[in-house]
Amino acid sequence: MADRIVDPWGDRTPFGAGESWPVRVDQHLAAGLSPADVDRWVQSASILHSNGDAMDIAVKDQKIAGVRGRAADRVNRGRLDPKDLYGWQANNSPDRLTRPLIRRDGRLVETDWDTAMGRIVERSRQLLDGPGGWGHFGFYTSGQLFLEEYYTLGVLGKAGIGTPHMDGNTRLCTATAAAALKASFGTDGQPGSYADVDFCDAIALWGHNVAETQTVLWMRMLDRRRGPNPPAMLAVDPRDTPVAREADVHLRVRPGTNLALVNGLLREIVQRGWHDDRYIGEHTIGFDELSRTVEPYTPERVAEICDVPAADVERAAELLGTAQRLLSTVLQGFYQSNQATAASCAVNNLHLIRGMLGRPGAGVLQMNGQPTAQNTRETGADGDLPGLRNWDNPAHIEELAALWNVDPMTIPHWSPPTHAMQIWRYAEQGSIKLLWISATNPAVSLPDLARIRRILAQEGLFVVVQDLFLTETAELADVVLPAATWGEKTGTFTNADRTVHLSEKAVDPPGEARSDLDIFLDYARRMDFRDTDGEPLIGWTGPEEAFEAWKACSAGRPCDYTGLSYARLRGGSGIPWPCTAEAPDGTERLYSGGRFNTDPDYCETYGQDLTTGAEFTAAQYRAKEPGGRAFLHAASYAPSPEVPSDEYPLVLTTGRTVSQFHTRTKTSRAPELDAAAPEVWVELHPDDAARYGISDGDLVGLSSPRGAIQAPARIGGIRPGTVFVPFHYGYFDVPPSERVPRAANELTVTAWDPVSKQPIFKVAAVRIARLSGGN
Ligand SMILES: Nc1nc2c(c(=O)[nH]1)N[C@H]1C(S)=C(S)[C@@H](COP(=O)(O)OP(=O)(O)OC[C@H]3O[C@@H](n4cnc5c(=O)[nH]c(N)nc54)[C@H](O)[C@@H]3O)O[C@H]1N2
Ligand SMILES: Nc1nc2c(c(=O)[nH]1)N[C@H]1C(S)=C(S)[C@@H](COP(=O)(O)OP(=O)(O)OC[C@H]3O[C@@H](n4cnc5c(=O)[nH]c(N)nc54)[C@H](O)[C@@H]3O)O[C@H]1N2
Ligand SMILES: [Mo]
Repeated sequence: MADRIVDPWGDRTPFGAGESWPVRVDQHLAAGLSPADVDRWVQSASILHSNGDAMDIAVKDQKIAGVRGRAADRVNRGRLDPKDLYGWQANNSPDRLTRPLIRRDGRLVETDWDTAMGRIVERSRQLLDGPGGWGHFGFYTSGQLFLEEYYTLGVLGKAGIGTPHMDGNTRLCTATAAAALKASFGTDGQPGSYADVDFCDAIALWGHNVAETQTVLWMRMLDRRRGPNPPAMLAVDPRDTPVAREADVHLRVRPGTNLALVNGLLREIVQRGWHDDRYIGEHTIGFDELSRTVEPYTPERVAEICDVPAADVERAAELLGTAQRLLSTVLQGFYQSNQATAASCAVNNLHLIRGMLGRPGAGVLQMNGQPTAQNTRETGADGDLPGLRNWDNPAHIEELAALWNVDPMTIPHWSPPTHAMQIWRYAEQGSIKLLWISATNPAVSLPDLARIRRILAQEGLFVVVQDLFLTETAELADVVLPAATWGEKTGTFTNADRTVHLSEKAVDPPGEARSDLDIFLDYARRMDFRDTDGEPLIGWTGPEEAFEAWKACSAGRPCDYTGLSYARLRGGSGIPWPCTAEAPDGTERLYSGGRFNTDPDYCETYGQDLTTGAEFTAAQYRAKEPGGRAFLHAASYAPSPEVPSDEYPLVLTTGRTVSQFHTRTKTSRAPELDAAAPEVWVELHPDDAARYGISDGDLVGLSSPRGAIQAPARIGGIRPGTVFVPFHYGYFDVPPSERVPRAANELTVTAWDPVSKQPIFKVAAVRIARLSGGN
């Protein structure tokens, strides 16, 4: 097998349009272990990205000892990502938390579960029974727990405590995917399927470095590209990523200008008559306004705003306009950039005006990032309501109240659920007094880290952190709860193309660590949450019962799981929702008949103004009479909240590298992955390097109005005027006295998209200076 650190994508298995993607089974076992030595294989799926690659976990002597891709699965046909091949070693790390910790006299000390939970419950009761009650609680969760855990957290937060202040780090990740899907099509839910790669004749990657971030999906695309009748490819990215190098057309846009670009492409498509009048007439609303709005975006104007050649804009429009089966994927280059929702909706517009939805090869993937982000959204642990329900629709609240047997007034619905950036603001201002953080590391992943550290350290804020390791965030907590993780607990999760997988417990967690489900259930029990009949609010005690409870909540909604069960998810392939009695094998594509989820009684939102974020009322929405048609949203380009100035002349953008996952709590503990990228760096263009007297490898300083970092320079691979820093590198693996600022988020700005509320991690202004020569 190829060295998958050197060659992340492995050997090609080319195939042609309409053929099925060949099987290739990837495997990695602990050194010296052969498959025959494995005690047992336990079914699971990947937890280090949203692709949902199915795998079996190898167990040897009650320890995880390797992984193997599942040939039968529709998502990966046996292939695995390098992080998955090696990342399981983090489970066995000696650094795992094995006992709860509490802060005593300023220091974190080990304790037992009773004492740790007792502290949390005592503080909770005090706050809940005192003035202000639920308003003092904030829950900040993840895109990395299991569906059953989120649903349990959602119920205890919404019907137990009754607080609207609950969100996931999904706000940083795929809030814009959800917002764009709701805005265009009525509800969340991916229209397309990964199988569209097998049929398409063109692929457009919008701010998505899929080669490094969903490597198995990229393998599928590359295998089409190396086969007969390969699809054309367009990349939109300020950097020369592997995707950009492969693409036929690469638009190296100035960060923050996506909307101007897509508006220009839409204009060109309409001018050249490449749109589908029949589809537009029957299935959409808003074409006239859209045409008017995009009119000023001539190729020349786009060239000026985005700093790309006008001729390339025309070439891209032709590629998109003449495709017969177009597949688009959208990710952080759009979601974390300026005008995120408007730009992502503009990609939906492109598919709608060309009728490129709901048939093989014609689809849009508003991607997810984290492995279980879809479930955070579905179950309402993220600032939505469970079952993709509409917070502003009283009938939807009644349904939940009946399901949970609680008074509808307990369930917060007097305003939109509080988004994460606002939760942090409330904690800063002191109204949130208990912040419970599960499976996320905000002291490295949120913008403007100096501010986040200040908030976490505040005297009046009681911070609970539930994690595998003593992260930068856990270091600042009042109580740290040791969690079990993937491989040590059972649950389900759903990938970016709606495919649901079961991940079974393979081994026991280390020491006293407990699953997040058990922790949430324990809290609910100790808080004694009851329904209106005085029965326990949460009746389930394990993952399978929680899944069954969730199925009832999902019934009749777009994410209908009623046809699924743990038994059905065992053995074969994952299954895409909706899966019901009528569609027992799941659903490959949504909206095949061109009928969308926009009915006022069914939709997830009454909509927002894409420029200001202002919410529309039910009456305003009904007046549009969508009648199952999709919305074409029109918006004009406006510059990012922070643009370069004389003082900060460069644009900073941030993102990922193939071998590292987020804040590296797992990947830095897998030797092969750690060695592949052990240190932070700054990428810059040769012209900028020459201007500032910087050579490759020199130590440089970057500063923004928020803070400063130091990192070695890497010259090349990026547009002039823009610098790139991977955001993976925090501080936990450096002793406190030796910590030099290096986290990208010391520099980033507290600003967010008005609609999705997703922070703008991809555009900030910085200056650069050479500090010393390389070594
Ligand atoms: N190896 C690895 N894989 C991962 C993860 C990981 O940490 N490591 N994380 C997972 C998660 S949670 C997520 S969300 C996904 C993210 O997956 P991606 O979105 O593919 O990753 P990013 O590197 O954040 O951003 C993608 C690209 O956006 C470009 N970009 C920056 N600014 C702009 C802009 O204004 N316009 C455009 N068009 N492009 C811009 C960047 O140059 C970058 O190449 O990856 C998932 N997979
Ligand atoms: N500058 C910049 N910042 C960014 C981004 C960017 O592109 N640029 N991307 C943003 C995006 S898309 C994302 S998704 C976030 C990611 O940011 P984070 O969520 O903060 O990053 P992770 O390192 O994945 O943190 C997850 C934590 O959960 C723990 N964990 C893992 N599994 C379990 C489990 O089963 N139970 C419990 N209790 N804990 C567990 C891990 O040890 C880890 O500490 O970062 C965001 N921040
Ligand atoms: Mo993400």
